[in-house]
Amino acid sequence: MMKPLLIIGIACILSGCSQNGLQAQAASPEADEKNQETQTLALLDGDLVKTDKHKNLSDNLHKNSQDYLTSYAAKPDVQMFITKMVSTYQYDADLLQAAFAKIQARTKTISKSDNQPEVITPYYKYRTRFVESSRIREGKKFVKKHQKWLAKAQKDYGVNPEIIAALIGVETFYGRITGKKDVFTSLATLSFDYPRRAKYFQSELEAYLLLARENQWQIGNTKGSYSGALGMTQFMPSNYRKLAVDYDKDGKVDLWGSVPDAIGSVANYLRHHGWQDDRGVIVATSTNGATKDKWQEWINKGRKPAKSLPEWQAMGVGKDIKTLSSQTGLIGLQVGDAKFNYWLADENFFVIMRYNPSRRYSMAVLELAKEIRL
Ligand SMILES: [Ca+2]
Repeated sequence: MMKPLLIIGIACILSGCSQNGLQAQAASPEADEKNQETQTLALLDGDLVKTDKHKNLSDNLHKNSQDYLTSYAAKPDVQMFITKMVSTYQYDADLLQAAFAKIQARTKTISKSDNQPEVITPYYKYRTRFVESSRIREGKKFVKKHQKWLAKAQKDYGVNPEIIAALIGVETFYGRITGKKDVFTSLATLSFDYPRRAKYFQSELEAYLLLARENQWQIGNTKGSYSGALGMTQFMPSNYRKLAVDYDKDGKVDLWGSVPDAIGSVANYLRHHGWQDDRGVIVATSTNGATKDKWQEWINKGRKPAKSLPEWQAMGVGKDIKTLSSQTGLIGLQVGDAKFNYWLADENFFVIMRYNPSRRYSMAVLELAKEIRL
């Protein structure tokens, strides 16, 4: 039977999370070096006024101390990165030297990146974290409470309210759990001690530093996930810079403290990646086991809709579906010990995967959205 899994709805919940990264933080571990500490604090606070003392800051970093030698500032590839930030963006060299001298690799960041639940957990287990009673209940409250902004986002961006709410719900439990890790250390660790994705994370580290400068955040005091994602929406820094919006028009983009900004930003992100408001349906589909050799290779293949309904039906997929105007991709997920279900998913399913490249993730968002729709 054709079963529309998802459609439309409205509104939101949230709880406040204060903006991070603004207060001063002790700079140098050398308590006896009062002057140096004061200078470093001033720099890390965004005080870029050059004085003679500031000019020599990086020379005063105790480069032979154990703290310095085990810090990121002592690594040649970090020094190359700093040079690039200075030459490309005229970033303050002393500020970066001091910031990297304060941090070391966080090994847990790497082990977590290698064991992401959406990659290693079968769907029927994965979904229980997100499609469960408390997240559904709070999701309905969120949708109701923030109905006005969700309706506005639907009008402006064409994204259904319950989709926006479900994404924020899956990412941060509607803004309650935005991460407590210092993202500067996380991103530095992934940039310089995680070769598999070093290039990607170096570009995110670069974006984070630019974001910090643009917003007068103190480097090292911005909290987020172990992979450097920020705020209620868990945007990576590059997306924060490119796609986050000041939806409540208070003059700043605040993905920690402003639910409207989070709502507008999620909607803008999805629209940017091709969300289409006249779609949003995936259908559970029947499959012909006898023809499995024909369609098996198309299960979870690629990140785009692949075929039209008649093409699927010619292979033995979706024989009971009457019409389906758009192209779809064939999704197969484990729904029990040895049981798989199959779906034909349209473009919007894959747009959600631009948020997190996991079919389990996208399906969980869609299932939660269906449950919290008003
Ligand atoms: Ca705002």
